[in-house]
Amino acid sequence: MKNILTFCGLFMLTACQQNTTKPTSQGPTAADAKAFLDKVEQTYLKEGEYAARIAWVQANFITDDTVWLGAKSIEKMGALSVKFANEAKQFDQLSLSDDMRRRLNIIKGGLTLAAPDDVEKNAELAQIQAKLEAMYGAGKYCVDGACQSLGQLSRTIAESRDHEQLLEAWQGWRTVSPQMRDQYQRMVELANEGARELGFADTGAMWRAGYDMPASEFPVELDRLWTQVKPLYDSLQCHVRTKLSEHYGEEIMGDDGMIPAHLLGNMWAQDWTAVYDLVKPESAGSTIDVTALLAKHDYDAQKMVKTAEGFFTSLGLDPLPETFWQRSLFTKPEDRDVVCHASAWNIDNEEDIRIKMCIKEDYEDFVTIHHELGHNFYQRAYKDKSILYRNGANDGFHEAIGDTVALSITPKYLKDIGLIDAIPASSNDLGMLMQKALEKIAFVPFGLMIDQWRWKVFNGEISPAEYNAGWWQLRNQYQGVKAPVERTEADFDPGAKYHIPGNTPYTRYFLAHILQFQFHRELCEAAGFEGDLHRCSIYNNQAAGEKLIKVLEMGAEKPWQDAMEVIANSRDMDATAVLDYFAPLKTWLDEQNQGRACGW
Ligand code: X8Z
Ligand code: ZN
Repeated sequence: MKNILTFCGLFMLTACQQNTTKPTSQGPTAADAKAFLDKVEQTYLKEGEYAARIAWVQANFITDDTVWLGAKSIEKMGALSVKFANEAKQFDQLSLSDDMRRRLNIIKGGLTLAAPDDVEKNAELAQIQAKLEAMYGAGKYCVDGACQSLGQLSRTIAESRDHEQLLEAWQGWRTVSPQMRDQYQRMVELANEGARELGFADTGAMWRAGYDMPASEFPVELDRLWTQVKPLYDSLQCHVRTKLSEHYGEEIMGDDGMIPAHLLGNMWAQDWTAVYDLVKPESAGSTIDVTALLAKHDYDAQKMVKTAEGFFTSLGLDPLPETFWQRSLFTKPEDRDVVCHASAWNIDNEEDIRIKMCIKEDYEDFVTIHHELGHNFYQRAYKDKSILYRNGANDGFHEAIGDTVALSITPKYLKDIGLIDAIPASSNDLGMLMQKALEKIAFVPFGLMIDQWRWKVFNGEISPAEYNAGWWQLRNQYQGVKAPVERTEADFDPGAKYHIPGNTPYTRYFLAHILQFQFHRELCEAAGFEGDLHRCSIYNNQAAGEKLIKVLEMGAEKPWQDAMEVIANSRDMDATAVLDYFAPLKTWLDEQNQGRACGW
């Protein structure tokens, strides 16, 4: 997700720090605080649009010149946001309204990377940021002058069943990242210096402070949610490992209970949908092949986006503006390097919303389009709030909205939009649930481990000499996934995942994978749906739409717990909806796993 807040470096909310001490006679007054907030808001509105336009051009045309321009722009915004964060401290002792205090806290703690208060170091940090993102975006695997893009290599990983081919694609993509390592290390040093100047222990501590709860309690909360889902993940991992072992053989699989990362159908082993044919329940009937249906009905990228827009408008949201269609990027240009990783943008923080994607005409990207439009509709819904509140209730909410909508891409919905003629009988449900689990449950520990790595990198528990070993230790521990060949510190495998060079915090996706099921359950209830959750679609339902829109319009004005209450009549994140949704699959997996040696 990209919006101008990204470029202001302001995505996160700090924990509530209420302070009611009275000002001294010479100290700043509430009127001063108000004037300061006005100034910051006006500046962010103006400068944010400038920065967003530069970032858009940089991501759409990767050249030395746009990287240079991008770095200059990050440098300017970095200096500005740190200056404002420091200035905001002068109001710490003042008794202020909750609203003013919240906005000041966002100014002080909502940065992703804080620049040190030193002109040269700020410039250096900005250059590294711009460069790392460009290195990833332009990355290719070349042999004798013949180069393959990430898209091409990913296709091999998804479609090939040949171990050698898979291994080459997997290793090939990881040739783009070793050259990022030194700059990444320097970036960590500089960003930590900046975070410390703002009063945080390190950059990870700053990230953890953005969830309307004491920062020290946030990891405990994550652990609680992971503990809820882990038994389901473990059952899935065991079954998938067994089936892949039958296909590839014990020699390739090994005997440690883990799955080699190149066999799971996805470059990062974060979504296992592509190996469905190898692991599917034999009893399940054939599942609906959305990719084939899109082709059969002549869907191109434009039509896929139009269809997704139609889902959102069916809930009561206004159609996307004309400029969305004129200015978005839907297909990969042949003649230049672009950052293909899908993103949603809000250029002017009003109506100029766009997506940037290299759309493949398949089911995976059909879902991703819904994901991205979820960001855009959220951005537009909160556009009348203070610029400081033009954000998600928390970053997991922002990532969850489009996914929640995409959970309603059910057989009934596909019939409603004319892609199928009849709704298949429930005898196919186990297959449907397996497909969805390979997409969503496989992701959960991956979504968690990325920032476990980054937090340890930021606090020094993982030193630069252990970057890669630390990465694989966490991949092993959380996912039960292992490197297919020996990796060393000459590699930098974290850099081969967009969000590491792109510096996008990742816990948001872990949260989103829990929240989307919770939201789905609640919206289905609001829609009056009765039956199995995986059969529920909120398409065309006004009651569900109203509830959703209410949350979107709140933006970040209130703690996320308030938004949760609107949608779920509860103030807690909760993974029981995940378990409800997959209950029949869990029973089936546990039967299959009887007598198998599970675990790693
Ligand atoms: O990065 C994304 C979105 C953009 S916010 C396409 N996602 C994560 C990823 O690709 O790793 C969505 C799911 C997880
Ligand atoms: Zn997103």
